[in-house]
Amino acid sequence: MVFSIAVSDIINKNAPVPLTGDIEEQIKYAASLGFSGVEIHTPSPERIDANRIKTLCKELGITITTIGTGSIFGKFNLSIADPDPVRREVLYGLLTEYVDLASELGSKITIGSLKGNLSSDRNASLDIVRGELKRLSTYASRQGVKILLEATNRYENNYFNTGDETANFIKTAGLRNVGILMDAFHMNIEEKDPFSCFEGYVDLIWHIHVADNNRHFPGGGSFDFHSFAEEIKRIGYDGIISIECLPYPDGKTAATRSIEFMNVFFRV
Ligand code: LER
Ligand code: MN
Repeated sequence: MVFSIAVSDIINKNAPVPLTGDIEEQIKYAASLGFSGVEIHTPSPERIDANRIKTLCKELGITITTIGTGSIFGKFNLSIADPDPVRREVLYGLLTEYVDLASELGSKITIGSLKGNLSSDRNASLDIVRGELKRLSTYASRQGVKILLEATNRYENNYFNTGDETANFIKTAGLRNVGILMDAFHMNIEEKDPFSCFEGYVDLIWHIHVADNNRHFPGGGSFDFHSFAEEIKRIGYDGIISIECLPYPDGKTAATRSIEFMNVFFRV
């Protein structure tokens, strides 16, 4: 299991990213706590110096587990469901920069908030989403990069809210280098039973986010992590578990409490 944590070069206390500031400093701090992976959230992939990060990660034994794209949604209000083809073209250009960075870092990219919302003509919107994911995954595949499609809750996006819905779409669209990112915070809102929902798509679970039900560090709320960890072990998941929680009461405390919790609950 790779224990990972979200870091960002943008300080935003409302975003579920515990460690923010200079990326290299955050990677060093995460490594010092015992994390073996870091996911980078940035609105500006061109600002990330891939060679420096690669050297640092090699020294510290850290993997860059994925690159989050959600801040594009926050910054430009673009999404893969945007009905305007010109805006989608702009987004595609930006996303290829994330893919190129991920390719250099041996990482993946996440499409979470960037899903946006389907219009009232859901089928027409889904055709747009399918088309965008097809061309992005074709480009990513050429660059050796995998894409994580995140199941997020209905208050943030009005589609792909559950693992099942996301898996069915990936399978029927024939998207070969796209897998699923499951997030315990969203699962707690959307899944009928977050402790037995993985069965039909185990092979597609490529990344897991954890935060408690209040999006504080795991153990800072009331989500039943005991049952969750049991289920993850039962299905034989041995991949990435990444902390994506609010910097509450502050980022360093959230990160420290998270790794302590992970060592007890998720260590196999
Ligand atoms: C992104 O990974 C996510 O979970 C969204 O809720 C964005 O905050
Ligand atoms: Mn998430």
